[in-house]
Amino acid sequence: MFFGRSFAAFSVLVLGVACSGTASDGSAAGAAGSESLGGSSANGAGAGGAEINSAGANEAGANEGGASGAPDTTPEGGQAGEGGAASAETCASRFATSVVSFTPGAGPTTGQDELPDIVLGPPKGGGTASGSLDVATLGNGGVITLGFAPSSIVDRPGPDFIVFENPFNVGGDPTKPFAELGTVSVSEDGVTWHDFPCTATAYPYGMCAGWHPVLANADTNHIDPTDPAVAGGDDFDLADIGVSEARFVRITDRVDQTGLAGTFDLDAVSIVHAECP
Ligand SMILES: [Ca+2]
Ligand SMILES: [Ca+2]
Repeated sequence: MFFGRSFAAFSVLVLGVACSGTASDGSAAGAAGSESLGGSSANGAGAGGAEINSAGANEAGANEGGASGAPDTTPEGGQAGEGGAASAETCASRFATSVVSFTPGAGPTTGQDELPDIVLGPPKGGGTASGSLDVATLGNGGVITLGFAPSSIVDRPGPDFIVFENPFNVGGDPTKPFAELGTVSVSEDGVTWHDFPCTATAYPYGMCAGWHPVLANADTNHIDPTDPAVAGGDDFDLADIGVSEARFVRITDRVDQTGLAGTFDLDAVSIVHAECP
């Protein structure tokens, strides 16, 4: 939990300086910049992407086709041919639709009075230089469980869902995210849970959630929040923990991480690979 606007503004200033620096100085910021550009250049496709959620599979196909410029999405095309991904694109919802349970931890309570709505639907990211305020703080050690009915998250090649917190890059440096870590777990039946191990205490934070800035913002841009190539956020691949399908996602604030960057702030969770009943 950290909502200091002034600190965020400071980051913007530093990023601005880095951008106008030498070529080598600018490389890190340049990388961040090109990510943003990637996001905005995908806006055209992203606009289609936003519509996919309620509209046609054709647009969704076009959108994934756009992403399949990246080598690792080629297998998805094959998968689509098998019909698995094709059915996914008919899913009406690609975001959390309910808060199944919430047990707040100690400390800040910002946004908790706006549950469940504030964590349902698409993310409202603040970009690389500032953290979104459209979040609910879990509190230290807090636990939240989200449902996605009627959609399920299914394992297909690559990341299958994305968790959006509100990190930003301190000084415009992607290796220095203002990270607030949470452990992500998934379940198919709501009873048996499988954790993505989150134990790192220094960058990079591995399979933790809460350390990649969120670029997609349903209010201010058309970046597709279900496309891990452009959306920002922390993406997760069910295959990494040997799970084929999940209907629930649980996020547990890392109780060992306390203080200023100590509590996980949840913005949203999106499904990359969805399947409907
Ligand atoms: Ca914590
Ligand atoms: Ca996968």
